[in-house]
Amino acid sequence: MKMDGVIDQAYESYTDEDHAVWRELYNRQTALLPGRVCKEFLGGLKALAIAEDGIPEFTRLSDALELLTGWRIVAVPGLIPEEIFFAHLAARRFPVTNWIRKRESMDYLQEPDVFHDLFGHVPLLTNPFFADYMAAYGRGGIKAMGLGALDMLARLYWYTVEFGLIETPDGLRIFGAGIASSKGESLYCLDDPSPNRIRFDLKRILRSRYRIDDYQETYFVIESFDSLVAATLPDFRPIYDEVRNHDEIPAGALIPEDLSISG
Ligand code: HBI
Ligand code: FE
Repeated sequence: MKMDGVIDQAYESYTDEDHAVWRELYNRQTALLPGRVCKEFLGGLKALAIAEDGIPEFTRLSDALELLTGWRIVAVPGLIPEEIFFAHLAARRFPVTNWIRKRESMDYLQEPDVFHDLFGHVPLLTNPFFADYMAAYGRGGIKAMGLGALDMLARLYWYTVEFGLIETPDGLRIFGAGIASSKGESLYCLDDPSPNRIRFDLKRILRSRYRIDDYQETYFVIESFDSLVAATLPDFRPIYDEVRNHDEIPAGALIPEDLSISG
């Protein structure tokens, strides 16, 4: 796959205001994430020296990341076609949007910007298990396109990579990028009594609809990153066939088989 969708980061084009927005978002999240986000995330921030001073330079960051798990990041202008996105993941290239939000969109933006992609997604790519999971997701995405199963597979991404929680001896912790890059949801996902928090179950997730414009009504909880990799190793073709025979589950609904996880 040629490097489709990839652009230059255009680092010099960032304004002081762009770097100031990064600093504000970075300081806000790093003030509230310790004790809420998994230790692997904080370890990744440190290992890659993703700091508060400003938007990181992608090539330097890729050189550090590649030494750890073989991943690099590539600059893209925004959302790219699914087949191109999957091909990058399968080749251990994570597409990172090169622009940053404006002040008026501090708390919510429709499309991922560099803070969501880089601060939210990249730190966990330093964890070997999660790095393998993301590359396997890319390979799975290419297969899913051929099977007309993209809508099901997108749910797995949504409920793990974007909004996943993990169980630890000290309680539930965040690992999803959509949460880690959001002030409101970093608080809500652990503190609010209203959302469901249920044990990760692959077939259940593939049936589960999700919200894109509000906090999640259901969070899935994994036991560990290696168990997430193990659960998603099998060939999904028969799993898709079986899931197709069941009804979809609305975002906030519970089914009898669900195993609720308390904080
Ligand atoms: N493109 N740049 C970018 N980043 C994403 O996270 C992304 C994408 N294209 C498609 C997509 N995500 C989702 O549809 C995945 O489920 C494939
Ligand atoms: Fe994302």
